[in-house]
Amino acid sequence: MEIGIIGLPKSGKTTLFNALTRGKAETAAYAAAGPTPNLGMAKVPDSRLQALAAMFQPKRTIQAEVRYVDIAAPPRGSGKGDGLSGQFLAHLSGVDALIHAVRAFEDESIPHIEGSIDPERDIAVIDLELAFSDLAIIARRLERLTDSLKGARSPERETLLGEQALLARIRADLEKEVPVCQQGLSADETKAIVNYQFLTAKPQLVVLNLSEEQLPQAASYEAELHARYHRPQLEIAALCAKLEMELAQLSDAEAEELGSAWGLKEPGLERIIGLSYRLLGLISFFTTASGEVKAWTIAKGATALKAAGKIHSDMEKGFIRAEVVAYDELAKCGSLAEARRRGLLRLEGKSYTVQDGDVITFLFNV
Ligand SMILES: Nc1nc2c(ncn2[C@@H]2O[C@H](COP(=O)(O)OP(=O)(O)O)[C@@H](O)[C@H]2O)c(=O)[nH]1
Ligand SMILES: [Mg+2]
Repeated sequence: MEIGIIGLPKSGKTTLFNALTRGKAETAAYAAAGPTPNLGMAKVPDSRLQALAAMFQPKRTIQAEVRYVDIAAPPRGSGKGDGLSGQFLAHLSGVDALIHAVRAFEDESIPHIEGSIDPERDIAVIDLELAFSDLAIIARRLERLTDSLKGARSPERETLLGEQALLARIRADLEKEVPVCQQGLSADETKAIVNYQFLTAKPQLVVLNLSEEQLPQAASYEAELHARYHRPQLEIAALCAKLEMELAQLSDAEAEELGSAWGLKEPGLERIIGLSYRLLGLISFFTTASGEVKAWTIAKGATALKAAGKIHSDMEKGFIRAEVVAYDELAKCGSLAEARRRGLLRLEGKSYTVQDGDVITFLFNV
């Protein structure tokens, strides 16, 4: 899973990236952004994993991870509708979701490229760039389709005509400022365009970057943005990236103390990671074998067979069955042995749909 962090220069992208990944990439008030993106992993916080570790006393406890990319290169001619430069686009097209950092913090020592603080304007600027990038992809593809159609015969001709019509329709909606993810495409249509990696088709998490002073009003900032932008595939969070970055560099105990001094109920980065999970339709399951308690990430709706394949291809090939207990049940029992005694361990086959929090032991042939 990979999430790209985008936003105008100086919106706090790198600061947020450092908070999420506990990284130390360079943030800058003035310096121009470098061309190389920052890459980092964030461990997915999960109190269930901690509880399982206490129960099993494993040699190792391994958290699920999400990869973040802080795309350093700013959009070319932001807001002028030039689309995104090739390099920027290359880094973005492969990500599963976008975090859009939006500046709300006031700080005279950090100039805003548009000269003033205006989150709604900034969101519109970036949305426009994303839409223009998609339009550019469509224009190139339509040109090539026209060429291919010249010599094409049935049934290839029909396929190409179908694609042409679909792209023309998507283009018309994009021109009316409807992002691809909101165009009500059917499952087949969505599948047909998946290779284009349209940026406006990606789920988005808008992170409003507040100053420490604005932090007490975080909830009302969020509510305001929610009322204005709410749609499927979009989540909104308001936090102070700078404070979160500082918290991320502290020990857990120190961070909790400082966090509660600022009135934070839960570390903002835990929330962001949780929200990105929800946005991406992901769930976690756990394994406890071989001295390791481990959290795994899988798409909601995935089967036990798929889950086995996530761990090892041999496990998928030689899959016999899965022994499953829901985390909540196991927590109540206190041990696998007790869960077994109470008949709470279920034997499930290949097509079982894995549930969030399932604790699974796979039985397989090698
Ligand atoms: N006062 C204040 N400054 C911030 C905040 N978030 C980021 N900054 C500062 O804004 C500048 C730009 O941040 P950076 O993360 O490099 O932005 P990027 O260009 O989007 O990657 C840096 O000097 C940061 O320290 C914030 O919440 N409050
Ligand atoms: Mg940066």
